[in-house]
Amino acid sequence: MEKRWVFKEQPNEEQVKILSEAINVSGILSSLLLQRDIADFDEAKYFFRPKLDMLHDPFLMKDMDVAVDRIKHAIHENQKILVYGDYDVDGTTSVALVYDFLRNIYEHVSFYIPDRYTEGYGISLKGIDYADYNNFELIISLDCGIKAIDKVAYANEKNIDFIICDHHRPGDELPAAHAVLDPKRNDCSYPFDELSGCGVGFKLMQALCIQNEIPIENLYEYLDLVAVSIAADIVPIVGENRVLAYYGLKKLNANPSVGLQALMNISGKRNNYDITSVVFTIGPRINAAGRISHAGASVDLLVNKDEVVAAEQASKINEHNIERRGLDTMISEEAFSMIAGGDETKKSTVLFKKNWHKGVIGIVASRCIEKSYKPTIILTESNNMATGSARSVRGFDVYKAIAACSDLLEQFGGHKYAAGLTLPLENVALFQEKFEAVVSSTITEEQLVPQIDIDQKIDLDIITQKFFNVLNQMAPFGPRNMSPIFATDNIVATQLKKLRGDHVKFTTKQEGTEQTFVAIGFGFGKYFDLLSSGMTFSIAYTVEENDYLGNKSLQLYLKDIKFD
Ligand SMILES: [Mn+2]
Repeated sequence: MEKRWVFKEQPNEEQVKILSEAINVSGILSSLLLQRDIADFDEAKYFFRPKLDMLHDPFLMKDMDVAVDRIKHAIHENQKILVYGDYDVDGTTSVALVYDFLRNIYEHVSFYIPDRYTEGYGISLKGIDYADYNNFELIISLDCGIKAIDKVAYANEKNIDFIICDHHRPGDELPAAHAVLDPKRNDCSYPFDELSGCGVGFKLMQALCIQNEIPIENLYEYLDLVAVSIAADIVPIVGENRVLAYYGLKKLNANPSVGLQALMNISGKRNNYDITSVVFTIGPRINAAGRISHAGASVDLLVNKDEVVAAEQASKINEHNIERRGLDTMISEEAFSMIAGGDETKKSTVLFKKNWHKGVIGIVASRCIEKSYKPTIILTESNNMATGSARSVRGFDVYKAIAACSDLLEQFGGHKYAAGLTLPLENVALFQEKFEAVVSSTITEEQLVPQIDIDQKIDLDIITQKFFNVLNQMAPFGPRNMSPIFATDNIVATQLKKLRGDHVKFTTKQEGTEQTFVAIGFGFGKYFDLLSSGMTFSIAYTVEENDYLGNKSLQLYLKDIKFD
């Protein structure tokens, strides 16, 4: 797939010079920092050396005082507390954190995770009935609830109070809950509004620690869970999230909770976790339970303290993940061949097959976009309706495009890049047509070409071990602080090798410089002939440290190649 290289704006030279002198790093490194809004010595210090005491005062969050008072009251009155969360990674890690932390100080606490298929996303009536039947008087909802106006009203009728901890954007009206913690509330002046759902739960427990003089170190034990939620929920790794992710990853790599350790053992990757590896190894396994059976199993694992039991639970979850992967591969293959047999000139992909598994259609939509870069909707049949997941390409609002077809839909929801929808089966063909008409009349040619954002164009001899050491301290990398992508021109390949699985490996040599590096291109097999032709080319890449049996060397991970 052709990719567009877009060079990020370069900071002003004077600023680069000032920062270089202030912190004694090269101009390229200063430019990378300035591109991340780090402009002086103090900002650089906070960036390179995050500290837990940089976390904000939780009481700055609207309703925090009311929320902790309500928990205190519940404990004082021996009221039963139900910790309620969503079935994805953010939801289950939030529930694991709040439930496990509370049960260490109070015995009448349980948790509840709705069923993905019978109850769906968010707070369910069934969940409230469960709370009512079992005499719970307080529900703490995590990663959901901000729009549950009817459900909270229903709970109020049954004298069940709600503390909502959410991070989704509120609607015009807030639920009539006892407390609504959501940094995205318009009337909340909390200094950082990009927390994960688990991050909001963490803030509530932080406030509880402060108010009740519980040592804060007890709460820091859960930072690995917070880091997992930050990675999986794709929230920006800046501000408070950066501090939480930094210490959370540290804990994950040094002494993770028993449950996470069990998942790490079974995933085949035992250490050196960063945000990306959490996204690809721990995240899918925690999610698999909810997709294939019930997400409660993930919480059971995450709060477990017994290594033997945790190993068994993790192996069960891993089986779910293997099943998920099988479905995902099979359905993706079917979808790819439908795309190959379809009309290439179309600007959207909408595929329907009635027996596709509902738990993986979102993943399949993402995979289709990797193959054919267009707004994509994958539909399957469920309860005599067509139900689907939509994913978008950069810059294109798929939610709006779906909304423009609302006359054909039963229901839809979501945001710019991911949405869900339900429609009558007989409308599928009409919807395919209308959605294509909407997309093709609103999408730009530019939006249909994937883009690589390049931080700096450099010569290869800029890259030294010292350079890399500074680069490495800019981690954890993730949204809004991505691992820097460099571009270099006039490269020739030597020692070219084809690796198993359509990958290539070669030694890069830039004309006019002496420095060489091994470069790896995953899925770059298609370039093998051109690379062996001796033609010069440009590369876009990240710099990584390869550790082979203790032999460390710097390698270039290719993002793209452009031949001259
Ligand atoms: Mn979330």
